[in-house]
Amino acid sequence: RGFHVAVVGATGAVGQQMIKTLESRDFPISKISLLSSARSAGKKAVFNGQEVTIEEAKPESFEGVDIALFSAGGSISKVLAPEAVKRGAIVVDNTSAFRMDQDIPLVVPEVNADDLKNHNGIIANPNCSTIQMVVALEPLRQKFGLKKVIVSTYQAVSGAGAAAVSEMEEQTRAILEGKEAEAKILPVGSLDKHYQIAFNAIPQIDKFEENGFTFEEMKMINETKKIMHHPELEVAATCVRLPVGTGHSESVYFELDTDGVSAADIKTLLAEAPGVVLQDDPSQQIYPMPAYCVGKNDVFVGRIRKDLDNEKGFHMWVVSDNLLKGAAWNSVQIAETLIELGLVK
Ligand code: 11C
Repeated sequence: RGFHVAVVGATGAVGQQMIKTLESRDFPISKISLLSSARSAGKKAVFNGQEVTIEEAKPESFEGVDIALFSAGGSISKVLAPEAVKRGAIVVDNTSAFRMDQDIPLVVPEVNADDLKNHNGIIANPNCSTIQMVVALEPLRQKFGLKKVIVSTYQAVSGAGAAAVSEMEEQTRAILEGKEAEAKILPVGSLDKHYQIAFNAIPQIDKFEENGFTFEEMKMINETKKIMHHPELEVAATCVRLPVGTGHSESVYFELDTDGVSAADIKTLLAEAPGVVLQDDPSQQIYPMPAYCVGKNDVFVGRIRKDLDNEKGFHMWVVSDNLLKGAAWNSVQIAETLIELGLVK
């Protein structure tokens, strides 16, 4: 059986990857609707070799849609996701609009696929930097128990959208030609102050909260506890933007509940873990790097080592394509899992 699938935000960095992922997975599709803001409506895209005209997303666009993948910003999801559900669609929403709502599952299929069974029409796709971290941490939590996580991220510019990537490229060219680098987007487009990202590192992703953490950091903290069903987990995050196009990297320090675990035990477990590829051999300089993860669906883990002071503490380096496992692939994987579980009408 084929499904009528809608992609909302079809012209964005993630929307484009959603379309490619649906094609590469040979997703069972009877009809595709590519939807966007009024600004991009009328543009053409190609899906499975056929030209498709992008239409403006409106409530009526969801008539007859079985599965709607949203990635067009939280305000669009807030308005249109309930309209899609009203018309019988299941929504997989890749924005922060509903993630922390109690009755909305926040799902990474390798971690909490069972939460899909409690959906009320909308399933939230977590933030990209959260997803890759929980894929690597969940097998450790299950086997050894997890007490504490401290993560520092090295995040790619495509997380802020395609326009931010163009800006980084223009700044790089300008600087190499000895010209002034213009900054209009990062760290946060809607704020007045902007910094160059080319040849730089910006320790701010999204706005600041009163507590001194950024929204991106709070997403990692709150979403991790929800996805892992572990509200007592101690989590702290520092999120940093680097001049990398695609592929988020994370230095993750974690403390287990169990004594006597070795780095070799962690490597053995992660080598077999779903969605994880272990790349860890210092003698051969083998470790994950974003440039080599682009275009892949997996989460790559390396540099696993025991802390020198804390018997239950470990360090690891986690890298993944933020547009794929961090967004488009995780959303399509949720849709595939919904079908497998018989949850799509
Ligand atoms: C970034 N993580 O790298 C953000 C992008 O809540 O889905 C994804 C924002 C989100 O800037």
